[in-house]
Amino acid sequence: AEVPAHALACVYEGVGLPIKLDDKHPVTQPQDLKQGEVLVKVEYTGVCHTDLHIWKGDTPFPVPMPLVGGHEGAGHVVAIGEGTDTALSVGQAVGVKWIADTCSTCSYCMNGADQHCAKAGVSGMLQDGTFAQYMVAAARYVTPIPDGIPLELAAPVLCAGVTTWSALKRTNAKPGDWLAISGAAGGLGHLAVQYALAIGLRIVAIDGGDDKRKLCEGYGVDHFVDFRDYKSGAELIEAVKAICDGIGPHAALVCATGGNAYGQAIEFLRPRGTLAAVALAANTKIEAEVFSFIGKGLTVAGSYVGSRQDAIEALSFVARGKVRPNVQVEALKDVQSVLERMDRGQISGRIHPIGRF
Ligand code: 8ID
Ligand code: ZN
Repeated sequence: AEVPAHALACVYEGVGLPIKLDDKHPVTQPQDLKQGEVLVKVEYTGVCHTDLHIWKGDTPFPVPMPLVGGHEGAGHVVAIGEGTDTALSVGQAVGVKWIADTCSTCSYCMNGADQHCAKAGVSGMLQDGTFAQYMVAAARYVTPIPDGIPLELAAPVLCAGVTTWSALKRTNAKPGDWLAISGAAGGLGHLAVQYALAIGLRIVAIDGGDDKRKLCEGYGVDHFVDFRDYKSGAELIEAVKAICDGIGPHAALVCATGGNAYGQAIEFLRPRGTLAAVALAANTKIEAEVFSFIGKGLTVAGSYVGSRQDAIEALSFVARGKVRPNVQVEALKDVQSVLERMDRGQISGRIHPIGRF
């Protein structure tokens, strides 16, 4: 395949600054790849709310910029670094995740929690990511995409899918259990809804507005709770409890970036319930009053993306037609507009800018 010397990349030049559309971004040439690296031609990249957090400077640490953002890519291998020991072949469809590489030998890597490896590379935050037509990735860390999954449907799985599938497992919810999902119609939430339905959970989907309601009800959630319909958090908490046998759901997945979704989940969970914390937000604390937290025997599990195995499993649901990301394809050059609309909460499901001029 022809590899151009330059191609389009969307570059954060600083927190909150206009995103630069650099159509002269240098492309690493095949002969310049190191052993263990592949060159990926990104066809689609999801835009995750984490990209927005990074662009807005919500992170509690500075992110080095300039930086090519994005961490949900799907494309093709166009070149493999000389001497790389890999089963990948040129032309193969692969995904790029948030976790870009790890040491592969620490206890986390060996125990199926490689996302916690202290040496993990992070696409679109600690190294250049998927908002580019071409990118370099670690051969051992790209995720092969099964045949038959359109790449625009695979892309969102590489972060939103793997994260929610992994978080669902962290809740220990069993078939028939009630699960409350806040932010249920967002990029993550709408996949969480589908994974949860696929494993037989009963769902209370919490989000705001008629578009969000329509999306969730279309998947067959048991209840949709519009947080805008409640005058207070206390009323919403009572409503969720009432739906779930009067005592609240067994588990809660918080994918909502706003409001007091964490505080509400801790209140509406039933005794012995588990909160899987997924949403990131600036200056946010998860707080619980200690007597009731202990009295209810609650568990709070931080859930950070997922392992390589989680990614393979998450894609498999899509390959089998059990989960279908709701995507809207846009041009990659419009990534800033996508981020701005996401900031206003106007996006149902996932929007995929296409990496093309
Ligand atoms: O590894 C992780 N833990 C991880 C991985 C990927 C993403 C965490 N995240 C984080 C993102 O950084 C972000 O903070 O998960 C969060 C959700 O990402 P997203 O799904 O990409 O965001 P979105 O598409 O904007 O969806 C957010 C939804 O929340 C709703 C909105 O209406 C939207 O549908 N929402 C809000 I804002 N406030 C709400 C509230 N109070 C609410 N829904 C219910 N109650
Ligand atoms: Zn993400």
